[in-house]
Amino acid sequence: MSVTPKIISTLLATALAATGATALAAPATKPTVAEAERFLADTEAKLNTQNNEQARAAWVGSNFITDDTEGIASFFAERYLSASGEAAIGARRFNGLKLPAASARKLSLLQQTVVFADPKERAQYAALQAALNGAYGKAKYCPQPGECMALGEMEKVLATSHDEPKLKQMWLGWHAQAQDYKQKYADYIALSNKGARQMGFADTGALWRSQYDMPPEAFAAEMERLWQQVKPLYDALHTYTRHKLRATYGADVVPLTGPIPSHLFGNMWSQSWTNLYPILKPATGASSYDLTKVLEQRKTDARQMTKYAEGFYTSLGMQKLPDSFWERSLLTKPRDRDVVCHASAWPINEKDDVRIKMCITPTAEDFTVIHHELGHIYYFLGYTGQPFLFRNGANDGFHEAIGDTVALSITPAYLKQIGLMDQEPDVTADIPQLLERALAKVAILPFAYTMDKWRWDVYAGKTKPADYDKSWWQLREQYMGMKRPAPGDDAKGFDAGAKYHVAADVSYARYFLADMLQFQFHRALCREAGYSGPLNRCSVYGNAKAGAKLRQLLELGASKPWPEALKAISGEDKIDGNALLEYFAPLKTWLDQQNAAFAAAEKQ
Ligand code: X8Z
Ligand code: ZN
Repeated sequence: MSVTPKIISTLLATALAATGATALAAPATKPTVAEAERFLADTEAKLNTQNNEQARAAWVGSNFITDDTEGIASFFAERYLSASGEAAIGARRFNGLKLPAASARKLSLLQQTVVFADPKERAQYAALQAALNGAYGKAKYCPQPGECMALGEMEKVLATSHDEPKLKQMWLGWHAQAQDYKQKYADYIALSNKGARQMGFADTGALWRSQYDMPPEAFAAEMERLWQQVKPLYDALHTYTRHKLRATYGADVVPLTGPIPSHLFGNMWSQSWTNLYPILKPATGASSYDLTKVLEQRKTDARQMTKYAEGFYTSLGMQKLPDSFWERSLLTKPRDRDVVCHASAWPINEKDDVRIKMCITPTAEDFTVIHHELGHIYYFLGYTGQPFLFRNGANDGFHEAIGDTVALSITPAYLKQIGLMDQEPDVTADIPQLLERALAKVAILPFAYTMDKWRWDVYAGKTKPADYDKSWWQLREQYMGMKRPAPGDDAKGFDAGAKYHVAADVSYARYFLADMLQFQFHRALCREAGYSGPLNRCSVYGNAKAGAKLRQLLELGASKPWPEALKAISGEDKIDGNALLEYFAPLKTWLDQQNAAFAAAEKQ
């Protein structure tokens, strides 16, 4: 679609006319059920149209980062905010009215948003959001003037090199660039809070925590409960990793106790440690199979990687991806322009215009990520039958968990079945495989928890901009057992902003929840498929019964409170770490043995 300046200016005039403080006043007459239903029908129709327009503009803004596309994206975002704000205020009028459950739920969902009384502030908010997204997408580290590195190149160094000074240089270089947009972020937080307060939330953090069918305080307590449940497993993995890192980098770099420098974990944010697998793998039992090597050797391109993932979903009875998906998605990093490379999935309309944007490389990591992204896509396609306000995940953790659930079925048996592995390893390889998986699924837990713990305090005003780094590192030390590779400049520092979801203001509790949910889903689907062996060996590939169960969840969208959706698939109505703990139980026993042996050796 080409958007001419003439069309833009006409749209601008219309949008401005539709906004303003008058929209915030609600009529005083007593509302009726029929009025509420009419209001919902009109609102959903309007928001649907404006959301599609906004999505298309945001897509262009993230795919071709220029000042102009940033302006277009923020224009349409502002326009949508205006409509959703008007709807949120309008919905209040019907609070307390006895309505069918679905309508009451829609009215409640409509009110979970920021609202701006002042159109100038709304425009500023949208502009800052687009600017931050663009700033992250464009960001580079330039060791020498004119010699710059994109994030992907630096991530590759962190993933593959064991040259400690080089790792530190990459880490510090990428984190330093975030300082450039710290002020924008602080301004954005202040505006966002104003918008949340307009709707009666204490701040935007409280608004985020209100999106889980329970009061915000209850949600914070749930997060802590879940963390306490899985903490012993994380601690065991951290201790084991410390010893292996000490052996690799020496006692001067990796202390025997206390936090470990965070540039040594094979990942820019130390959120996934899978790249450490070669140095962590057990001395015996580990096969030399390396999916990255196989994909590289076969020159598997981005399209083929995506086809593998699509093949999994169609094996479960789901539809093939529409032609437009293949025509419109961005699957590889363009050579000649800046894009936001962080993988994402997009519903551009309510039918089948769905796309992903991902700079795919032929690695085992991206093989998993592409299954993750298609999980979002199949959720979008699954709930197209739902009305606008229910076209969403049961909660955002569900949305993140679908693709990961499918990826848990990427077992050696599955890889053999699709021709990516010649021979399946025997059962002695279970511990190495569990370890490799834990480096992604267990390592991320305290990272995911503290990402939002940090933001909750930032939004609440407990952490001021001058203390962003202080609070960030206090949390990372306490929960992750990590420290900054070198002292930073506390007042200027913005290490949190070097993470996509902070710059783009995407909440992160979703990944913490998804990490638990995917094991609950996996266990439930395996049971549905009639499987009763160890969960790490279960793949539901090609299983129609498991597929039907999963599809049922997707089709529900957000139409029911999430405990009901969870119950329908798993029989449980609580998000819980027990399935994850069950999955990794043999590894936990093994880690405890290894760590006891390390401790005994130190005493001698
Ligand atoms: O951001 C993502 C997905 C897109 S929703 C690639 N993930 C988190 C991250 O990269 O930080 C997936 C796992 C955690
Ligand atoms: Zn995702």
